[in-house]
Amino acid sequence: MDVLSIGETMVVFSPNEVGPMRYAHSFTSHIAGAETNTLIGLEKLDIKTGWISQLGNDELGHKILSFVRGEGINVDAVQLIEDAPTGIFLKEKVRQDQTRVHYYRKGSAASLMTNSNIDKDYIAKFKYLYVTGITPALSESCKETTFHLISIAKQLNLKIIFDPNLRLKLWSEDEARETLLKMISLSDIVLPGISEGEFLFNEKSEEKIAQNIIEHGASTVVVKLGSKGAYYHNENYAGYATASKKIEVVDPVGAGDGFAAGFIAGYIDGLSIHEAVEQACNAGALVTTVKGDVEGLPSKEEIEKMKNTKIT
Ligand code: CKP
Ligand code: MG
Repeated sequence: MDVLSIGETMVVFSPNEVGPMRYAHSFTSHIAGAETNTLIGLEKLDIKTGWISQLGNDELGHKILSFVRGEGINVDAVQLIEDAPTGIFLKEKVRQDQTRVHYYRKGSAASLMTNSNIDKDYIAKFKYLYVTGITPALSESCKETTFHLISIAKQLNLKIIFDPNLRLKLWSEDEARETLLKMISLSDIVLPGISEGEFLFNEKSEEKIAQNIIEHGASTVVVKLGSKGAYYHNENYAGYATASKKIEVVDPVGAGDGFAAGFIAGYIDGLSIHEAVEQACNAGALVTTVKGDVEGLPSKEEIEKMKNTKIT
């Protein structure tokens, strides 16, 4: 198998109407979580993945497990537990162009993960570990478990790929900065957003942010610049790539995870860094054209089609 990840996946409920949620009457549910968003994106691009997690042994836990399994992800390391519920969140469109997220995940089943969820023999089946800054923010035990997993993965020579995914609703600025910098120093490939880079290094330019991350020991950095594409820097190359065409955004959440899937798949398939980042931009853009965090994740054919309609 190729890519392993660890994290929390939830059911997200979104009001069917635009406007403050206090006036909403009906909601649509979807399944979302940064790590499985990326793993699902990878499966659509023919990369084999596995997921370590905990869910409540409740209706929503079973719903998530079936969904994730149905998308092709190996769920041998996912446990259903009795004493805590599956986390949920609400995604509100306050205005057409303003999305707000509200979590109900404190004390959730995933937040109770410990080192006992980590099985060395299972990790040894993979070549890459993909982690985000959300998992260590869930609880002290999740933080410990994340670092434990990274250290075993490194012993087993897996490459570590890291998306900081800063979530200040989950922890304080100081704890976030300290932990995310520590994770960067253990990673081979780092995929920050420009505002995350600014938060971590107090630098506004993508070049300086990438330089700082390289100095922390990573070999490849891709800084996401939203609709402007992304800036990449590795041992041999530095430059910019953008999506092949402009798209209309329906739901921005999940773009970063789609970006990660496009990049990691390109990297594993041996594309040049420029091509891999372009594929990442296209995958990230396509996710935002559909409501839900994973429903718009593209197949290889869809990415190819987007590339071929390139407007120059
Ligand atoms: O950075 P993104 O918008 O790609 O991340 C979105 C995901 O895991 C979303 O699915 C949500 O469940 C979360 O990030 C989160 O915990 O905030
Ligand atoms: Mg993100």
